[in-house]
Amino acid sequence: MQDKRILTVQDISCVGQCSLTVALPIISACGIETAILPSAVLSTHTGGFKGFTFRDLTDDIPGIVDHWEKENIKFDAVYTGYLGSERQIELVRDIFRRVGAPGCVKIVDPAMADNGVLYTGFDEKFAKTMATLCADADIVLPNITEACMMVDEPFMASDYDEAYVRRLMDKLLALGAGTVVLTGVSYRAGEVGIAVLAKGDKEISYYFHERLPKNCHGTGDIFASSFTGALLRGRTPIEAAKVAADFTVEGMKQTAADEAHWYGTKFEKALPMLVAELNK
Ligand code: PXL
Repeated sequence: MQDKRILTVQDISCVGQCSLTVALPIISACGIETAILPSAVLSTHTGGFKGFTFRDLTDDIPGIVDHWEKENIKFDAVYTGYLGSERQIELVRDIFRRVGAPGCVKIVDPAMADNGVLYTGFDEKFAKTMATLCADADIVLPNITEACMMVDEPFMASDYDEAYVRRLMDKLLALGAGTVVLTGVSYRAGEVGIAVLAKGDKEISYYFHERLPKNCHGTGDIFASSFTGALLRGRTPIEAAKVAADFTVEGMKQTAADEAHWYGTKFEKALPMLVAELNK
C-alpha cells in the first residue's frame, strides 16, 4: 500500500507551541508524511505576547502551488489551520482543487476565535469568509465560539442544551461541510468533550473527558493535528476525536505542573502516548 501524504497550511509562530510547530511534529509522529505550506511567519503567536512580528506569505502561495502542479505533486489530505488573510482562504480553495489527489480529505480547522472572542487581527468578515471554506470541507473542527461566528448563533459559554449544540452542527452541515467535529462541548460541570455529527447521522456522537482546572494555549491545534493523524491512520471521526482528546488532555496535565509555562501546551511529553495508542 502506498503511504499517505498530507499537506497542512497554517502559520509558523516561531515561538508559542501552536500551528505548524505543533502540526508537523504531531502528524509526523503519527507516521504520516507531512508537507507544509506556511501562511505567515510570526515571531510568536498572538495570544498574549506583545509586539510580535507578522510576515504575510500570501504572495508566495501561488508560485509554490504552481510548482507543485508542474511536478504533479498531490496530497491525500489537506488540513488547514490559522490563515493570515481572506485572500489566503480563497487560495486554499484553489489548493484543494489543484493539488488534492482523487478522494483528497479536506480538513478545515477555522482557527480564529475562542472564549467568545476573535483572535487579534480577525474581524467578522473574516469569520464569514472562513464559513465559505468550511462549506467546501469534508471535516470541520470548530470550537463553539468559531461555530457561532460562522452560523450567526449567539455564543453561550455554558448552560446550553443539546438543542443548541445540534443547531450549531446542523447549520454547519447545511453550509456544506461533510462532518462537524465540535470541540469544547459541556453539559455538566467537571466534564467537557467533543461532539461529532456527519451529514445524514440521526444522532450526535460524543466523547467526554474530565475538565482540567486551567486551559492551555494551543490545545485547538494539538487536538486538530492529532485528530488528523489518527484519521489518516484509519480511525473513524469519533475514534480519532477520542484519541486526540486524550492526547490533548495528557499534554495539558504535563503543562499544569509548570506554572511559568503560560503560552503553550507541553504536547511533546505526550507524544509517546499518542504513538502507542495509534500502534495498538
Ligand atoms: O493556536 C491558534 C493560533 C495559531 N496561530 C497564531 C495564533 C493562534 C492563537 O492565538 O495567534 C498566530
